[in-house]
Amino acid sequence: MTQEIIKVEGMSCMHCQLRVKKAVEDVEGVQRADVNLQTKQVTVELEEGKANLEKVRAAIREAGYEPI
Ligand SMILES: [Cu+2]
Repeated sequence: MTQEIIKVEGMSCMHCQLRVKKAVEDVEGVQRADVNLQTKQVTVELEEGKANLEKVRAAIREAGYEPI
């Protein structure tokens, strides 16, 4: 398992936090996502081999937020 941290702009409340978490966790190969509103960081746990960070970033963008 690989852990990656993505910084995401645009999240302002718990609703955003849950939206991003759900969007990221729906991506294939993602086992778990933790969103920290204060640091604006999304910690993503990815399965080895299936990990595709670009898909994760695209899912965040589709949910309406901006990965940096
Ligand atoms: Cu919000």
